[in-house]
Amino acid sequence: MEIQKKIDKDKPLVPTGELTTCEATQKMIAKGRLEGVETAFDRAVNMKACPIGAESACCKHCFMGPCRLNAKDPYSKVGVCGATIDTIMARNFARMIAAGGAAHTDHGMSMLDLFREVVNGKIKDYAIKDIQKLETVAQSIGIATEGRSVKEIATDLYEQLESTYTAVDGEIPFAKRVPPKTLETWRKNGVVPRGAMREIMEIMHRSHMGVDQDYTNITRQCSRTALADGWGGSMVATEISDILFGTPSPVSIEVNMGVLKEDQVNIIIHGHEPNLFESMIESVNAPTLIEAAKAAGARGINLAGMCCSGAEVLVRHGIPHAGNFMSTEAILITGAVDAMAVDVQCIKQGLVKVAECYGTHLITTNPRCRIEGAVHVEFNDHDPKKCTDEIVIKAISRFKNRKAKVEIPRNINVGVHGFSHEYINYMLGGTFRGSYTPLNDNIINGRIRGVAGVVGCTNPRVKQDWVHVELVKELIQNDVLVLQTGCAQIALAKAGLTTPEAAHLAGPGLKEVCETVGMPPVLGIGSCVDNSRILIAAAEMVKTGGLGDSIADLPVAGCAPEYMSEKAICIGQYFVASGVYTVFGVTFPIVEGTKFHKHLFAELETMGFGKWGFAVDPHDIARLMIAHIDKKRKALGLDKARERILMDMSDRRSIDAA
Ligand code: NFS
Ligand code: SF4
Repeated sequence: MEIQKKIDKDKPLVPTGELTTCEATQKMIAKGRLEGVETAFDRAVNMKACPIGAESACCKHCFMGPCRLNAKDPYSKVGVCGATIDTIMARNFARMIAAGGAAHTDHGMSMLDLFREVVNGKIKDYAIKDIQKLETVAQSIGIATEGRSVKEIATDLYEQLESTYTAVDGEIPFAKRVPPKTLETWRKNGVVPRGAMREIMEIMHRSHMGVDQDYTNITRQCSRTALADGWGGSMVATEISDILFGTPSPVSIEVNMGVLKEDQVNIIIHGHEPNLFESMIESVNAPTLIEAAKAAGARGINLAGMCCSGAEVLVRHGIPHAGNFMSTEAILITGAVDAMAVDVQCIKQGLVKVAECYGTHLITTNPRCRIEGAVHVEFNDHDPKKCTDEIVIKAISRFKNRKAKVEIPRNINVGVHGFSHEYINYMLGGTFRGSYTPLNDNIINGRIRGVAGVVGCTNPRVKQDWVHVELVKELIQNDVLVLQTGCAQIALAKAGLTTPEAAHLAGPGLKEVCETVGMPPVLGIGSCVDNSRILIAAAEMVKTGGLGDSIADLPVAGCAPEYMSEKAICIGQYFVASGVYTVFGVTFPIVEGTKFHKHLFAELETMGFGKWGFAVDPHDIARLMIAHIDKKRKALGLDKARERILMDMSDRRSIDAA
């Protein structure tokens, strides 16, 4: 086998323990190596990251170039057209945001297309599941609900939300949810988004050769485009998915590769859009298909998710999650996966080869994403089960003819996930009247020092899961409540930190709150588009009062410590533009010490936004985030409250010791 030779020729392989802390993934990398199967972990070692690209010091926006500048001495050269390092980096950054934002907003638009067809009765396989959510979302943007039918409200909602994409002028509908002072900052700086299509088009235009060549002006359009994702496309994706498929509430779930079952037909759904998965849930429960599986000798059909697809359904249905981004190739090495169906985003082309080695069906389903060498079974919202039934049938036939040696790591962990912002409201506020008051009160009295969003991918350039887990441990030890989305939360679930029992790892204040409420110190709230839930939670905290007038006043911080995707850059920028200090790990695509760097990492904050931060080591990241939270507490006059709590604790300890 061709890959076999390549691996054998290599110098000593990096020990699996240095690549990932996920035991199951370690085992599968090792098994793969023995069997001559390569994964992104080994490719990352062999593919040295390009140092010029890593710092965004090159431009290929026209063919007088491509031009390479000197990252070590960034102002020593300019491009053929005269573009400076700041222009080049800002334009590259802008295009990352355009791509990342396009991914989320296009996903949101698919959800909206589905919603429209459900509302007008053309699609019958899906329905509006959460009428209460429909009403609250409608009310939040000024649509009357009183005495009106579901269809009337939904039709109005569709029409308004469509402008999230198409509005050529004005402000997107969910701008109405932004705290007034934050909105004022946006208006003052000209960054309130119009429709995402317009913003993305404009950012592509402005980053073309010879257009916008002022990094501060480019940054403005970066913010505007990113906000069209966070408060636009992503928020639409979340809200419409909740309306159609149900708003999450906490559910105990199993994670890790041990969720695969040797004696069952195993199907994995990997990607992002929940409609495919929702239909698959129906298909695997169809009596005829279960019969067919049994006739093939299986005990049943076992369905699990990966990446954000998995995160969408684990919070709504409690479907097991088999692993995050860096485990998608590794899981195929178990030999136990009969079919992996994918839709869009984060799907490594490398999966094709690994699937081929183990006879797994790798099936693409979305017209936007075909992969050479994968089978394509197109998914259509108008007849969803045609596709998902066929995938099940393919999986059953592979089960029947399994040739690969099956070896499933026994690792299974349990977590409680599904903390939508509605549920946080309810959980903390009690049965009668949900509210964020108890959360704010606990922040004000210092039991909770602040709130952190720890989100994003895993990346083979750093040890998988390790940065996430170390960072989150340190945050909760310091009484910082952690909210999580996407692949990040799976890292923590595998480490056992998303259970209420993990409260003992938290600092005394956070521990007390968690124990009183019965919640974990780390709250898994959904997929990456569900970062919009964090924005809404932040807006609610401002509205509830006592923590300042804008999101920028809150003692909160965000982080994507192992990110790899352009979507993450876009998320980072919309958090920054919303007022949040946001720290990224791994690498940052900018030359340090340049004007553009200073703009993102310092100046934006003085303009009323948040700002970017960067560190690779989890403890350094934690220090940055906690220092920022403390700075905000101090500005709010809350540092005193916290000192009192700490004194109480040391008092208590000295009493204990006596
Ligand atoms: Ni987010 Fe989801 Fe995971 Fe990263 Fe990819 S799955 S949208 S981009 S890798 S967290
Ligand atoms: Fe070079 Fe300017 Fe063309 Fe970029 S736009 S490739 S810097 S000449």
